[in-house]
Amino acid sequence: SNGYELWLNYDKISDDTVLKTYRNQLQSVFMEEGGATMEAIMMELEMGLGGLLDREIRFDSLPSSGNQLVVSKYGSLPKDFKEDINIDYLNSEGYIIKHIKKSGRGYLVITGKEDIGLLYGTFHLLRILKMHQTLEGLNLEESPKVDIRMLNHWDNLDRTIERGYSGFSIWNWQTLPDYIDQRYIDYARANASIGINATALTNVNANALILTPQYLEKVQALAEVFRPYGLKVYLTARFSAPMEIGGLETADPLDQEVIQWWKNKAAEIYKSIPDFGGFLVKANSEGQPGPQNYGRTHLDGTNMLADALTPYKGNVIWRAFVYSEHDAEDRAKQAYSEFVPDDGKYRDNVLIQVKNGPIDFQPREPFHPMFGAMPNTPLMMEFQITKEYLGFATHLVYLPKLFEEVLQSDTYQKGKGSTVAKMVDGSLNTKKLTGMAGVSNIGTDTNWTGHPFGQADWYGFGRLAWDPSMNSEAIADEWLRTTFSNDEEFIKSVKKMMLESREAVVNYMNPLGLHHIFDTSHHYGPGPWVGNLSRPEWNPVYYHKADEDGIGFDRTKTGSNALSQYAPAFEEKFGNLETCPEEYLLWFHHLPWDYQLKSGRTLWDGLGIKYQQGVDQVKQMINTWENMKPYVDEYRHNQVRMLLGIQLKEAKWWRDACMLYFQTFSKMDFPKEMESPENTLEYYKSLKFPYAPGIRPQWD
Ligand code: BDP
Repeated sequence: SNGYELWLNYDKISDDTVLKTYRNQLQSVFMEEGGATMEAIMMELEMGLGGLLDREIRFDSLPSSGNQLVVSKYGSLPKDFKEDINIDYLNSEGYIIKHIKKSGRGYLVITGKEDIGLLYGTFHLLRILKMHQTLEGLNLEESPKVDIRMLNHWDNLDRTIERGYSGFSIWNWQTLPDYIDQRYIDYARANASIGINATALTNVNANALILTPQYLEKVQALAEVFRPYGLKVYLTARFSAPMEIGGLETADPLDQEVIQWWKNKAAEIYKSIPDFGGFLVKANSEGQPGPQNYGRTHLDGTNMLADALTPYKGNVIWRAFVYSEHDAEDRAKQAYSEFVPDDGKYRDNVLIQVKNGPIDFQPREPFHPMFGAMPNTPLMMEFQITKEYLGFATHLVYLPKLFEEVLQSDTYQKGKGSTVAKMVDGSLNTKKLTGMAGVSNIGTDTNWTGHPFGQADWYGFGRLAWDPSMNSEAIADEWLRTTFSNDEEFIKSVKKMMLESREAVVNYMNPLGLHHIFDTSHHYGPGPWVGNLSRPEWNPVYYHKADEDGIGFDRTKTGSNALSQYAPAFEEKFGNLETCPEEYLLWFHHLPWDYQLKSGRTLWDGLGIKYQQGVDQVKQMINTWENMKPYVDEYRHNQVRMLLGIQLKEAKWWRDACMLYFQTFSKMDFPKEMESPENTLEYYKSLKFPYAPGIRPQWD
């Protein structure tokens, strides 16, 4: 398989007993009549059920002569079906799948309040079939726990993708709106199948042209393809657009003409896209324009845009990824200082989108201190699905494991058990609006994500956005079964490999709490020695602070005191060397090279041992994959095999470059567990990658 079908491959069910049972249980299909979403369901059933059962689907009236699949909104079900089903606890996107027996016949009923619930339920049923699970006695109830479940595409209008490693943008702006690529439809299907209901089409480093009539017409065409699948379109709004495309002299959010310009723009957009989601905004961050250019605040800018969208029920998603050059003592502290004081002052249709950690999508970060610190403002989680800092699309790193770790972290804001997940789904603060965004890893590569296992990150993000309390192991199980095979031997080995892959990348890149020691600009490979960039916080040396006395960033009271932004119980635990988990040691503490770790070894030895462990884990992954040959098609087996080879090379590169560099300070021998470096420090420093993929133009 070339992987294009993702987890939605509908080949005939291979197990004969299972196939026979399903064929008997699903002899015909009754579908309520309806609009575009019902048509999408019908198409999916023809393809999906038709493919899996390897026969033409018979659509029939209700009741029919045999066992039947029933797809209908609750309101349209016959009375005796209604009596068996309680939809009181479903929300408008939720569904119930229930197996009901009536006069000797079995009915598998998919129902909900709205059509979109039926679509989600249909995809769930197809998943069940692909996983060979039993339908007998099935009684499932599902409602998404998060309102806005969104992909953020960092796609530029020239089709390059910032931090994209799987080809070019799938949005072909040149041929839109007239040419509808099949990929747009398959994109919508894939997203709906995991419950994603929103997409921001354009880069947060925005181009104002997307808001001109010429482009809005193209956006409208996409919105029309996506609508039946419940997928709402958002656009990134460049704050200076009123000047760039509107001919105004200013973009000051308190200026009457500017206010009116945005109101008119909103009216124009909603005229052609009545369900437009709203704006995603990056302002006063990394050179992007924003309200601070006019002496105004984030709050001023946000509320001005929010007011323009209010008449149409649109949202403003304003990003908290800000750090200014004027306060460079600790970048980790800045977003909190700029946003938390305004808690509760944002309009009702505003969400503040916060990256999972306080720095920038590192292999491991503690959760962002804003989670839990703004009880009166909807905070939206931002994860990065594309692997900017985790080996691009060439490394196998199963990200849902990372997402889960963040979501299950305890903020202690409302006592023990106040997890980030509960902040995000609103249950701890009864938030009115909730959301989760993932920076997409999708491109024009045949299999969408470059690495075949990159599909699992898209899949897992969607599942966690639907239910942030899900565990990553269950998600890996689903994905493997629907993407590759139900063979237990395969599932067991590959699931284990996926679950361990996240710790492997932490070990060979950023062990013991190290972070942001990537080569600058492109972030490909190690660059811990870089220290010559104009702004201090752009330099890796700023983050590891290695010198002859030791290594690490002191964020306790004796240092930047970033820990004080967390709840007291958290601060106490992570600020105390006795209780701080070693995975976060150098994130919060600066320690001498001979500091004794829990293992009894020195910090220096511990670092080398971790780097080596990361390399060994990749070797283990290679072994595991070799043994999986019987279960995987040759094409994908070969792809993953070659990619793991690159991953091993690069894991060693990281180990050798970092340890050789840090040795210039520690002046200690490598621990005996560590293999000798393959090259010199000078060699690693000399490597340059001017054409590494995903680079952001004209930036650092
Ligand atoms: C950083 C990326 C940069 C993005 C920025 C952001 O290096 O390309 O523009 O985040 O999230 O991780 O705005």
